[in-house]
Order: sequence, then C-alpha cells, then structure tokens
Amino acid sequence: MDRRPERVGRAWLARTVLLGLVILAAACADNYPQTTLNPRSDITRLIDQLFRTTFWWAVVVFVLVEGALVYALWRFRAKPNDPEPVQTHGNTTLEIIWTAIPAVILVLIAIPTVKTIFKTSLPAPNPAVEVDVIGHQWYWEFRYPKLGVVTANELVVPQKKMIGLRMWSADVLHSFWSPQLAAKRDVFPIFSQTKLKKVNPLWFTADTVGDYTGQCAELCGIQHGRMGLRVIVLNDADFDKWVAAERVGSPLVEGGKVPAAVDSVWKADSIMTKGATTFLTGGCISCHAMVGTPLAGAMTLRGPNLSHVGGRTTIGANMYENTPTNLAQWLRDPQGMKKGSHMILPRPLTEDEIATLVAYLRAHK
Ligand code: HEC
Ligand SMILES: [Cu+2]
Repeated sequence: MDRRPERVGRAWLARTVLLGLVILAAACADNYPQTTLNPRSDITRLIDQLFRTTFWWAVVVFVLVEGALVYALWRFRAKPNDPEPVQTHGNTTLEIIWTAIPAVILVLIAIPTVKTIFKTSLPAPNPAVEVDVIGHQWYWEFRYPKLGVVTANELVVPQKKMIGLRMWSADVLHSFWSPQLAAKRDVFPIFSQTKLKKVNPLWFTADTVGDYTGQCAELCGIQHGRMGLRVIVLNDADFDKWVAAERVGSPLVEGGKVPAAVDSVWKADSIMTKGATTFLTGGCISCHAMVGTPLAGAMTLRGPNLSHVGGRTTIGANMYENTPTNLAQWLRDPQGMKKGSHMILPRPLTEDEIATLVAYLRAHK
C-alpha cells in the first residue's frame, strides 16, 4: 500500500468529507421530531429567534475573520527569494480595535440573550392549565391539581392555551425537554438532603393540535435514554373529554373513589373483576395505583398510575406502542423490555394471568 504522507492525508480528507455529507444528509431527514429548529410554541419560538440572531452574528464574524485570514495567507505568501519581511511588535491602535469590536458584538448578543433567559425562566404569568411534572427513574408523572388528573408519560394539553408546569423529581436529577414545544429545564429532587430544594417552572402555549415527543435531558441512570415522553395537543372539546375520562377514579377526585354508576357497570364485567383480583395477587398493587383497587388513591407509589393506561398511546415512557402484544410482553418479561427498570415482579405471571391483565389494562381508557 502507498503510505506516502500526501496519500494518507488525502484519504483522511475524503473520509472527513464523506462523514460530513452523511451528517448533513441525516439532518435533512424530514419529519425529524426532536428538532429545536422547527418551533411549535411561543417559548420555543423565542429561543429559536435568539439562536438565529446569535447564529447570524457568528456567520458575519466567521466570514470576516476567515476571509481576512485567507486573503492574508494568499496575498502575503512567501515567494522564492523574498527578503525577510518587516518584523512588527505591538500596535496599540490595532489592539484597541480588535478588542473593542468583539466587546461590542458580545454586548449586542448579550442583550437579547439575557432578556430571553429572564422571560423564559419566569413562572407562567396566567396559566390556563397547571401541571405538576414529576421525574422518576425512568418515566414522567403528570398531575393536574386543579383538574383532578394523575397520569404518566403523555402530557395532554389543549392547543393555544398557556400551560404552566411546576417540576420536581422523586429521585435523582432529570431534565424535561420537548424540543418543539418546551424549553429544556432541570428537574430537581426536592426531597433530597442536598440544597437543591427547587421547584422549577416552565410554560408554553402550543400552536396547533398534534403529537410531539420529548426526552429526559439529564443523565439519570441506566434507562435515561429511554425516559421519553409525548406531549399530545388537543382541541378544547377533545381535551375536556379526556379530562372527564381521566377524573374517574383519580387520586385527586375523592381519593380515587369510582362513581356508583360506573362501579355497577364494572362489577358486571367479568374482565374488570377478574383483572382486579389478578392485579392484587400478581403483586402489581405494591407499585401501581389503579382505579377500583384499594390503592386507587395512592400518590407516591413506585410505578406510574395505571387507572387509564388503556388510553395511552405508548408504554414504558414512549418506548413501545401500547398494543396487546407489547403489553403482554411487558408483563411477561419487564426486565427484557426495559432492562434495569424498577418494575420487578414478585413472581412470574402465568399466560392466563397475562391475558387477563392485558384485557383488564386495555379496558381502562
Ligand atoms: C416493584 C414495582 C412494580 C411492580 C411490582 C409492578 N410494576 Fe409495573 N411498573 C413499575 C415501574 C417503575 C414502571 C415504569 C417503568 C419505566 O417506564 O421505566 C412500571 C410500568 C408499568 C406499565 C407501563 C405503564 C406506562 O404507562 O408506561 C404497566 C402497564 C405496568 N407497569 C403494569 C404492571 C402490572 C400489571 C403489574 C403486576 C403484574 C406490575 N406492573 C407490577 C413498577 C412495578
Ligand atoms: Cu431522567
């Protein structure tokens, strides 16, 4: 093989260019959901504007500086038999100029930056819907204290309404981030012994109905990468319908009590009664609040509230589609489905129990 330095150099250049092209092509993929460059809410638009302002300043600086550099390299390059050039040491005027210009540019960038930081880190001025966001290893809990809803992993909100989030963690540091809808914001463990007893606010107003993804953005353990979320934006009528359904058996509405009318319908349904029994004997109750069981009203169990899990589009924090097959496999082998997760069954379930539980969980919309 030819190992002359210029050949090796050229091979590296070719590889670098190729890698660059691959990265560029990947960036062009359409419908890339977790992009900050396609803002769909008021707060992400503010951040995007700031990014673009800073970016264009950087482009101008880059072109001027690199242009001057390339011009100087070419114009004053050494030619054969050139005499030694004049040696210059220090030039006060030049030094003042090249200190002053960057200083002015930095101030011009700092003004919108500081303004945006202040604006985006305040609590929501007048939220239409308030949600408490609680990070857990490795899923998200969403509580709507005023609407009486407790759910997980899918933050359902109405469009064009200011949503006010208050965020904390039940265990370690997490960070809430839905790139198109809401800024990235740290979620602190308020019950820890550290000094970080801080509930962080965040607000956003979603432009349009849609389904957006998000992700924990602070390394928080083995399944950090699988601590996803969805933000589902509905129109007002659909949102009201969703709230009404979620309120049935919510810990925030009469401590999880089911209205008598609903209760009698459920009691007549064999899947509901058989399922509730399996939920107890299978040990699910020790970690999950569930409507119609003695711990329906519990707020601080290890796992997500399952009272309306049948209505969620995904399970495992946006990891799997919520289908009967995935749900069954989740119950058959939770550690195989999400290694290291805190769902550890006290004993394996029989296939009969799994079938009962799948039907039972799916019936809870
Ligand atoms: C030791 C505690 C524990 C036990 C026991 C347990 N779970 Fe879980 N479960 C969890 C945790 C924690 C999660 C969240 C896992 C994650 O996404 O990281 C979870 C998640 C789930 C989910 C997915 C929910 C969602 O919205 O993503 C379902 C469904 C579920 N469990 C059902 C059950 C059933 C049914 C049983 C009983 C057979 C059971 N679990 C027993 C802790 C437990
Ligand atoms: Cu996390």
